[in-house]
Amino acid sequence: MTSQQRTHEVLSDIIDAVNAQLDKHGVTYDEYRAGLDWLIRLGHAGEWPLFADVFFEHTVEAVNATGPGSTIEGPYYVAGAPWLERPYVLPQRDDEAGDVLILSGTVLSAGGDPVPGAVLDLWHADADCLYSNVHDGPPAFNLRGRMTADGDGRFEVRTIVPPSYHLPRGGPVEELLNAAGWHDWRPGHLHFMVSAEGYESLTTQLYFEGDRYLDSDIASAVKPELILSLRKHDDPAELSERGLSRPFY
Ligand code: MBD
Ligand code: FE
Repeated sequence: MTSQQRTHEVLSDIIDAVNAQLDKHGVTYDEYRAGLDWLIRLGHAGEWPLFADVFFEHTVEAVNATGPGSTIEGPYYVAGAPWLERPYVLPQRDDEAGDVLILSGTVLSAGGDPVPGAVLDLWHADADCLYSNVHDGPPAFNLRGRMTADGDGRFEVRTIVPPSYHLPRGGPVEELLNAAGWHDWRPGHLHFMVSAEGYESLTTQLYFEGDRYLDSDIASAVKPELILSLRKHDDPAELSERGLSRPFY
């Protein structure tokens, strides 16, 4: 199939699907014009990536997944995050809000074998649901960093536990959600891109047991195998061994 044929087929179906719904719901001229006005504002606000990733990326991701454990990238990946030195600690403010999280794990191939030297690119929102290099507030590359797994594919990194996350408020996407009576929440999450020479890379997210939005993620991007359980560590000896002055998870 040529690319023109492909474009013709996909685009015809999308246009037909939209027209069928306009017809089915008897959309009025007022509604049509309000919709167009919203689309124009969506572009002016720079929220097309947010809108598309919340409502449509999950389908593209599912169609293209080549192995277990993947989910959507979302709108806020930024290339070029700082390379971290061991022991890995994500760049953060001295008084970064949130519980301390020490995440350790092993990078495995789709076949289940450790991947020595895998590169992990990790990014997540702060406790106010802001992403550095995207939203005003956090310093450049706050809570973003790259690190490598060791010779056994293992890694450990300290950051904060990201709380339940709401989408940016005050823009056209929020306006759409409000107009339809939908909430604007995702479960708290860590984003990863994991890569290694000779392997396809993996884009995924990790979530936390007990988060109230695990079953109602507005971006439809939760999978059961991506949910972690947290264990609280508050033994003074363990804390001082790690140079921490508060409990960690
Ligand atoms: C996010 O942080 C996100 O991860 C997704 C998928 C959509 C909007 C904001
Ligand atoms: Fe996110």
